[in-house]
Amino acid sequence: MDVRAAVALEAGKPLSIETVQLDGPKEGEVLVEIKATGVCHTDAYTLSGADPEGLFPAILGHEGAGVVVEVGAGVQSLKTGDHVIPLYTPECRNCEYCLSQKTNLCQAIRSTQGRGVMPDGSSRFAIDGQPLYHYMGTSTFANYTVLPEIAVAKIREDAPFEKVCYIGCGVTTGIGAVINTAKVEYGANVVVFGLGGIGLNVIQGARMVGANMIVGVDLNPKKKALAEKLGMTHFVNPREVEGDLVAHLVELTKGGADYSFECIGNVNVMRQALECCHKGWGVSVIIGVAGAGQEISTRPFQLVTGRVWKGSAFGGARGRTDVPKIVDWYMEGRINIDDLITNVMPIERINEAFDLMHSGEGIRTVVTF
Ligand code: NAD
Ligand code: AHE
Ligand code: ZN
Repeated sequence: MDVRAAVALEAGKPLSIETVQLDGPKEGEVLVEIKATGVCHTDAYTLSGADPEGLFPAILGHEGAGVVVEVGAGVQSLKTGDHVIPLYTPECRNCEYCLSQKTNLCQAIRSTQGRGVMPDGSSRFAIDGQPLYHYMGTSTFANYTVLPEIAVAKIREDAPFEKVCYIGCGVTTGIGAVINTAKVEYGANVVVFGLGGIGLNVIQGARMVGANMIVGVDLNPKKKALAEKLGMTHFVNPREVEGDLVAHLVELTKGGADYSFECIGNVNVMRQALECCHKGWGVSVIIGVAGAGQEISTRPFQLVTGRVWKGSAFGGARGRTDVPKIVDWYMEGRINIDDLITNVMPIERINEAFDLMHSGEGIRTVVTF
């Protein structure tokens, strides 16, 4: 079938709106009509050329929501008409990783996903007879996409697509990092670096679990008001700090953060996030994605003296199990998504969504079909 897609033809270039061809679902797969998709910083990261797994030409996008329109042979858990959120972290419930109960990083299809193809090794997208790569197993910047059954969360039908698509990455990543990865407890002091589409969800997650101080750190003062609305108690602009930022944060938190979160993708900030943690027990969670060749460093003494460095992908969430629950939280008014979606525009204007992100105007842009 012909589908409308924003195609990343090459790194560092704007996306190109094209009519591309999509093959139908094979065994164990479903065809989903994408109704809305958010634009996450990770899409921009891959488009920039900094992603070692970045492949071109490709159809990017991993924060979508839509409706199942066709199911392939053998599909058990989904039917035509189901409302769904694609999962870049699938949940097969059968691989060593899923069965371990120690991680959400299902590995059932990770290797083909990283090579930009479906689990059978082929691409379903083509343009003028030339294959296009899939991205993160989801490729939501197209009005139809094909997904393995294990990479699809079924959600309630009254949830608005242009809001809950954000649960496909940013919301779950931020709130999940607090609840699943760090397991922040009531009364903890938390420092969040980067108050964008991820960091603001870390803030609302920290508020939900009853954190005491919730310190937000961002170079952009325009992020302060919304962060406060979501639960931030103290704002720090590194440009306004006299002297060392880490020392300032340790003093502000009276000894250091119980938990810190890096939501930028800057390896220098990752070091600051670790080192502002409390001696003896502070845990720092890396969420930000850093480019090829970038490495983190610190004095081992920081770890010897009890600080812990961790990472979190998709907020440690098991998508088919957890995503429908987070949709319920939104529908019950327990989490704020509406204020974080600052722009909605048609797919034809998707490059403006990237411009808005880079300019620091707004938080999340959602693109509709
Ligand atoms: P964003 O662009 O919306 O937000 C980034 C924020 O960081 C902005 O507010 C910006 O002003 C701020 N910032 C930039 N440099 C800074 C600095 N030196 N000090 C303080 N603040 C600074 O991006 P996002 O969509 O929130 O994504 C954030 C990061 O998380 C990206 O690296 C993205 O790739 C990554 N990410 C990871 C996962 C995961 O599962 N681990 C999921 C989604 C996104
Ligand atoms: N290809 C990148 C890795 C990017 C990365 O870490 N992705 C996160 C999700 S970011 C969503 O916005 C993730 O889930 N990682 C786990 C995994 O298996 O990819 C690189 O740098 O190589
Ligand atoms: Zn993302």
